[in-house]
Amino acid sequence: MRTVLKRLPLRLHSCLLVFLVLLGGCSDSANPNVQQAVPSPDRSPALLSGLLPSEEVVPAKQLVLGFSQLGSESAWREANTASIREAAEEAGITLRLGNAEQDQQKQFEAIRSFIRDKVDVIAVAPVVQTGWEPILLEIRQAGIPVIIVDRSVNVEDSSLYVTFIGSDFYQEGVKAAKYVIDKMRHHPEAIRIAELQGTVGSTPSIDRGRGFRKLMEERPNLRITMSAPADFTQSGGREVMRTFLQQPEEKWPRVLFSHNDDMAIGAVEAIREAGLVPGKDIIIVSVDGTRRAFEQMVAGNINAVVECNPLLGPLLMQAAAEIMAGRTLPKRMVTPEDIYTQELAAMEVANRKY
Ligand code: GZL
Repeated sequence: MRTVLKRLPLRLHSCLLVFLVLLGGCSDSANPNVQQAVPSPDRSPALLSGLLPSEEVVPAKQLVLGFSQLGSESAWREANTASIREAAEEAGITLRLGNAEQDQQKQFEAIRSFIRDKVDVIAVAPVVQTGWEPILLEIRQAGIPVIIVDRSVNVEDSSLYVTFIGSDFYQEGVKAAKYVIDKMRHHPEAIRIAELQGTVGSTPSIDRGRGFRKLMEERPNLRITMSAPADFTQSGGREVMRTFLQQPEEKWPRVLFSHNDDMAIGAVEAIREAGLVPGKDIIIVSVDGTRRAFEQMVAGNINAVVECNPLLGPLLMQAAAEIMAGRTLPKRMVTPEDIYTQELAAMEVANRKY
């Protein structure tokens, strides 16, 4: 059984195309119930007309949504915030947004203010997976429904939230690994791989790393020999890559797997400082698919980028409206994503919406 999202209020003139995955948690592999949707050419969560029943969802009153955004650490995050602000405006939903600057305690403080103000729905982009049970229980006691956005939470009782809207990060790691395996297929010798991890304890960092390592098991000559967190920031990527390249030259990596574009762009700076050519001396694969990363691919500095779609605003507003209309939602909603290589970058760069 899958729940199809209804059309948004007329103001939005749209409906969304999503993978509806009826899973309890984040999918590690394709689920037989997944309804494969054909992503639209614009790569954002597609807004296709006519796909869903014409029944309208019109909020009974001005819906107030409290959203705890985890930070502003990367271009992806800025695009995610912009998408949510724009979609709330378009949907006529009052948005209360708190930016926690990657501090979980500040997320808790923002959520408690939403509870005090008796908002209709609370959405959370959790900076890390753990530590959410107590605050979710407080929200439940206040009788306010919760939507988890972008990253997931580790809780025993998944009824503490209505739905989790976010990417399949494990598959993003698998896609990055498949690219590396293919790119290095003519190199039977030992290949050292460096990894720039995102925020420690965050779903994207944990699951991208797991997906990548799972595929690497197939190629014993491809080994991760250096790995460290760089917190998804450009400065973090530059500093950690500098330390990697302070190792003796014979230990330098041939491949870099970066958990996001900002860290990869920072690493490009450090690679150049060391007198190496990024994209040639060190093959770089990254995740997010920001315009900046596409520009780096066109320049030859980054070799491939796995898409991770931040444009979750329309889906979040649709889910909030559905909840207020008393409808049920699937526990897991995943947006369509792809991988792009240098060869495709020049054609695609102008289409990037973030
Ligand atoms: C992924 C998101 C990650 C991005 C980073 O959904 O949580 O956080 O990959 C961002 O760019 O900082």
